[in-house]
Amino acid sequence: MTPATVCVPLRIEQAALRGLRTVHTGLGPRRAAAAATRLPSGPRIVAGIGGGLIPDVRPGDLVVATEVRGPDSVTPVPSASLLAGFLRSRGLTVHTGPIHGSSHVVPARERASLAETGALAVDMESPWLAAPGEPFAVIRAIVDTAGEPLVHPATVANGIAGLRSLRLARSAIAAWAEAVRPRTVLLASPRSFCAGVERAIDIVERALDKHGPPVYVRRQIVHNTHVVRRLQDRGAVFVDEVTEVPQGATLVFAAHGVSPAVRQDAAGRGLSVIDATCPLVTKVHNEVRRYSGRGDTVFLIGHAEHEEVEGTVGEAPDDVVVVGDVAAARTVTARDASRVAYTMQTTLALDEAEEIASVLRERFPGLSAPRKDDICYATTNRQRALRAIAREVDLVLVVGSGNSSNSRRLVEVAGREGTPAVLVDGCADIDLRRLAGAARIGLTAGASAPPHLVDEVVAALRGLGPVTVAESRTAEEEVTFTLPREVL
Ligand code: 0CN
Ligand code: SF4
Repeated sequence: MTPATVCVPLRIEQAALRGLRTVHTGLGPRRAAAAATRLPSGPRIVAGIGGGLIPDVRPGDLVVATEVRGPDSVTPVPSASLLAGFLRSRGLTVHTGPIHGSSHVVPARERASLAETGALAVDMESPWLAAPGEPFAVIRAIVDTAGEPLVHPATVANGIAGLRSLRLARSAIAAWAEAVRPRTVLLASPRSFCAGVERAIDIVERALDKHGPPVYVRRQIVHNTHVVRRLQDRGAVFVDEVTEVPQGATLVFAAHGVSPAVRQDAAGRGLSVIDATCPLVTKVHNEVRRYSGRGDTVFLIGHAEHEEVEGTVGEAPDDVVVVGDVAAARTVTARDASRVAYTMQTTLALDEAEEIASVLRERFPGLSAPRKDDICYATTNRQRALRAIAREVDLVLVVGSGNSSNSRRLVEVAGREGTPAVLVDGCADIDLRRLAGAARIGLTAGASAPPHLVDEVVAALRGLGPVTVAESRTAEEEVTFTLPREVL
């Protein structure tokens, strides 16, 4: 693919972008159109100053176009979220939305009607520089607004603020230009939502439908910021502890489970509890109860600080010993070495957990184990699916939130196959620089990450060049769980 051209309409903008290889394309539609005929076809990014259309868009802010509207064309910019995310990570104030290309300097009265179309900013070149069918992006640093038009006492200060932001956008412009290329995206399947997560979200939604907001949820219903935000928008209120919930209110327990002490606290406050604990987590609680009930010390293989482990330990705090890694497995002790059992957190790395279990088995020959491994089907399938493609790609993107154990394990799985991997909460979280040179990208998502986020990543990558999508499926999933009667 032809290298990207950085198109800069004004000399003063070109000066602000010193250090980047830019092409001066001239002020206004006529010069932009003429320049477009001379430019190499291929990816283009337009960078310069522009005018704000809505009060929120202030001098010094950056606007990244999601689409560029011209007199007779609309050019979509699918990579806008990548560019905006990168700029925000640099501490810049960034708005994303349509940029309107005007054939003339827009007077104050016209700005209001343009704002009504949904456009955030105006410029006089972008539509004429767009190369249809080729990767395209626009960044405008705002210097004038409806309240502070070009001829205004604040013009000099605003101009300086705009040019400063433009200068700070250099690394993002360079990263975008480096990232454009044709690529293949290999989708690992299964990925994204599991049955326990779907059930937990369904429970909160149904509770909201049935009781109306607020419905309280103890901790994050699942470890995903997008899921939590969407439910918050619908009226769910997330709390850390039961004590924060008003007497008599409806409280949902999250998918990761709670200790009996938390259940007692909720009952003590007269709360209507709906339990969204995944049945596969409940299964581990039951195992712990069974083993401790017969006098065993229970080794719980897992991460002590994780909510699921916190809840499971609470089933028998005096009998459960959390074993976090192989080193701990080598030194852990029991009251009576002949009465020992182990269980696991559901979302561990398969190979690592197996290694820990084998050390325990070796050290405690009488060790009881669950009939079937506690690592759940969804964790198992997502890790196997990723392992099957990890060696075929240059980079793995795992969609999931930072506190999601199963998502983080996916990053480690790819790493152990020798492929760099990054956890991203969504498109805005992808470091554009990581995409440079990544011709083949493996894409997966943790069990708590909504599938639409994966689609959005693919769509954004398409804004950086043609993408061939292939899917590698290593298992079919047909697991579903019934809902608790309180929401039926
Ligand atoms: O990301 P999650 O909410 O939870 P962890 O992977 O952090 O345990 O995914 C759902 C899993 C459960 C329980
Ligand atoms: Fe249940 Fe496994 Fe999903 Fe966790 S990841 S909610 S244990 S199915």
